Amino acid sequence: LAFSKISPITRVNSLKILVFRSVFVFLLLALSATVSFAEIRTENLWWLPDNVTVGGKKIDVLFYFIFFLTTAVFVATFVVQIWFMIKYRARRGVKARYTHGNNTLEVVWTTIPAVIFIGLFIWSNRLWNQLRHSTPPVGALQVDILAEQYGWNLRYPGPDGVLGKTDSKKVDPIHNKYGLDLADPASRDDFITYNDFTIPVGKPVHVILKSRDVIHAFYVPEFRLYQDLVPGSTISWVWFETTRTGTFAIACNQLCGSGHYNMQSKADVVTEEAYATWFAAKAKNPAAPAIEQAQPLASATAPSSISTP
Ligand SMILES: [Cu+2]
Repeated sequence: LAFSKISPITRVNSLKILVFRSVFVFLLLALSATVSFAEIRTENLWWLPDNVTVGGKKIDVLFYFIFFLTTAVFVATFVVQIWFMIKYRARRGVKARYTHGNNTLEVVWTTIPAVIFIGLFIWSNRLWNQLRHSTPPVGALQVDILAEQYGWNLRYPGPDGVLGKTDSKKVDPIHNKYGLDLADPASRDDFITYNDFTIPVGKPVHVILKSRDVIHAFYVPEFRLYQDLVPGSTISWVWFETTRTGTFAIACNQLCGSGHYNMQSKADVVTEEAYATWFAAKAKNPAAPAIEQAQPLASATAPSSISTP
């Protein structure tokens, strides 16, 4: 009845607005769907990817607690709201009644969320400290990760199990990206892989994260691990322990340039035996001989480690 009183022009306009809004909402939904599918995943597509680290399990417990708590609160408040909207709707002959509120209720519904939020703060802060500010266990496998446009260099300690010294003055963009200091005996057996991060399952892994050029991000959703790599700084507090074997994607998660879309490496979590085989094969080709061979040429031209446009 009310609609027929509106002039035809207003009716056409409101129809236009309705169509525009529908299209907008549809595009927004389509766009958000595209973003959520940008990650190549084969399992558990509608939910979190499988977690495969000890620390990740603790993050998931916190996540599920918050998720189910907020879901329960959401359902409860909407049930009450809808119920009240129907029960106290305007009706003929029923007069509205003014109420100034209830102090006891106010105190109760302020105290309960406050206690929950403080509890969540303590829980998550302790977890963060445990995962990000704890010393890696003795005997953890150390891998020196150097990100660049557009790939991942991974330096492993050779059979001696110790990463050799590096020196920024010795950096050569082609022959010695890490600036490996060959005067240190521990450097001589270090080997470097490219986009191949192979680690043994169930063993603590301590990654040292660096960038050669711009900000990149080391992101493995299955590890529940995300850390930016900032040029000029060495991030040495990230370590984790895997719980099962599998191949996962390390996708750079910072828009780092035109080749960003393809900046990925595999993280291969393998059995102890498979790792020993892989390690033995790689350790046969340490980085040192190639650096030594190229060194005279490199020091003569002395190129800078950062290229400027
Ligand atoms: Cu990147």
